[in-house]
Amino acid sequence: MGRTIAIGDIHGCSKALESLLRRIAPAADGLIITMGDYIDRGPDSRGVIDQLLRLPEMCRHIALMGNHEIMLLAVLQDSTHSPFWMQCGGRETIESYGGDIENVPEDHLHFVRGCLPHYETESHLFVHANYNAGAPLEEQEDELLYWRHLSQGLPGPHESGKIAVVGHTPQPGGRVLDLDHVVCVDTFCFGDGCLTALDVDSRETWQSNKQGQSWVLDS
Ligand SMILES: [Mn+2]
Repeated sequence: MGRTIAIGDIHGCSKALESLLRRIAPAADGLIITMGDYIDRGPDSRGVIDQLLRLPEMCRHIALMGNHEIMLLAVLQDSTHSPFWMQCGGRETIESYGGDIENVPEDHLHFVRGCLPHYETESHLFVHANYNAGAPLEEQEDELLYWRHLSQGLPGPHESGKIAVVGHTPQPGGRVLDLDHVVCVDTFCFGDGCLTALDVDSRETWQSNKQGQSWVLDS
């Protein structure tokens, strides 16, 4: 069995992702689960998705859907959603594609549409934002999965007994939130934090910043 590594919200920070992946050195028997919110706010959403599209050359990759991918897909369906998306960092995404949503290449759209609402292993479950502790993953509401911050309602231990890994709620000081039954790996990369990768079994932790520096966290 290879490593199972969760990577937090990237938000257009392509240099952070590049240096983090170099630091992790993914192996062919490993699994990387990216927690959603690949785009928006940071400068290079296009470069982030380019890297994620190449990840299967190195290891298995599961890409979760975040609320920012939901917003992009909503705008493609109905442009009246655009002003809200622009307020949420969509402008930076459009700029990374040369200023026009029509420039987003088909393979990038295919990637975004294919992102998963949740994922689980023998020991862990993975969702972008939050969950109902008393319902199986297949019966979770979108508002919880994609939108609700942990500060708006901290979930209890999931009924499956599995440890929940989430992103979406930026944690201060670059520190992973670890409450035993729920672990949040969003460490605010696009802001003044960093991008985190966590081996969910060994708890080995790697981090990087948007300038492209990376390090291993002492456990
Ligand atoms: Mn989010």
